[in-house]
Amino acid sequence: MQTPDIQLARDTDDPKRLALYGRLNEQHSAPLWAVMAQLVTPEPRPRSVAHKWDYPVMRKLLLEAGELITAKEAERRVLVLENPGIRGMSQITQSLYAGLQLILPGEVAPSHRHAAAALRLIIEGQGGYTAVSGERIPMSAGDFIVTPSWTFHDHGNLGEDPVIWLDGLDVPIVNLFDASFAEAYPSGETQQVERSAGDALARYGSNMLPIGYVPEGSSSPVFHYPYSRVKEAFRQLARGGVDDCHGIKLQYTNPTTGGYPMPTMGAFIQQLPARFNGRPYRCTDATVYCVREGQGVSTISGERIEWNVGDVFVAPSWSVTSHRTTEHAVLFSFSDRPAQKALGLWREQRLDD
Ligand code: 1HN
Repeated sequence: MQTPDIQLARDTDDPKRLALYGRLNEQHSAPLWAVMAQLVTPEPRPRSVAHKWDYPVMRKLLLEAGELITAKEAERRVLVLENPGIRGMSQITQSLYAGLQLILPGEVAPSHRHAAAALRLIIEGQGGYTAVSGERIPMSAGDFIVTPSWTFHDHGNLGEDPVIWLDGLDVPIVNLFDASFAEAYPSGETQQVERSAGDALARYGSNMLPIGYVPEGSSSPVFHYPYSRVKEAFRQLARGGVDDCHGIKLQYTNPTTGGYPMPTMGAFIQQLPARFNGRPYRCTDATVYCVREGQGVSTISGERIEWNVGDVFVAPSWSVTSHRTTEHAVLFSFSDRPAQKALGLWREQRLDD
């Protein structure tokens, strides 16, 4: 006879009950009453924790990896950011993957596609590009780029400096559903260029749409959200009010629907003025932040996280989070908010100090 699950044995010392649990176990069954409190918690109890990855430290390690493995050999030269509460899972939160990717001058990361959707926030370097759907999207620092599910994508660096970016993928969501597919581009390393750079942004991202346009799928046909446009928006909006919790916070959209750029992941960018002392806030979407400008301190579940440009930090689901700055700062962030909203699960709460 197999021994009953340790977890099951803990709710009782009654030998008759334990004997029943043993027999249940043999039938691949278990008493719900012994596990229910862990299954259905009164509020989120994430295993992931608040954590920061220091950019200068990670950058050095990434450049070291650049000397030891080519982008071609690695397919993607990436350092995975693993949440300390769930090590070994390639997860920064329960539902999301994140990593820092390096591509050196002259390198190509070969074209492939997969069910998992990706987003990228360029941290540094000039001359990099990501090709998506036949268009080469130039990467500049601060740009946000999306690679929807099942679209071929390859990266290259035509410049003279290392190009580094933050990748976010919904891999854990795809794998939760056991719905993973992937394949290499059938002919060569780089996909055929079919449109000039800027085509999709002009077509779909200029407050206009081609006449007769019918949305295809649920992802944004605009793959590129240049930081220059974000800066312009912030310059204008800085004349107005600032939210107590979020400063000036915008969400990236699919311009054809007004919805999120992809069905599983949402992305945001917020400008915090100098000497901002934000009110605490929490939401059910665990959030990955990347510091774009400035420096500050966030308090997440009582833990102080000091941040500078390039740092990545994560706030678990339902963790009370507040941001403070000394100087003007800009934070990029992403989460699974659209997925939670689509499933009717998303909640938020503004708290008093
Ligand atoms: C991927 O395809 C990329 O295309 C980056 O740059 C990170 C992590 C897991 C699975 C696929 C990329 C990835 C990835």
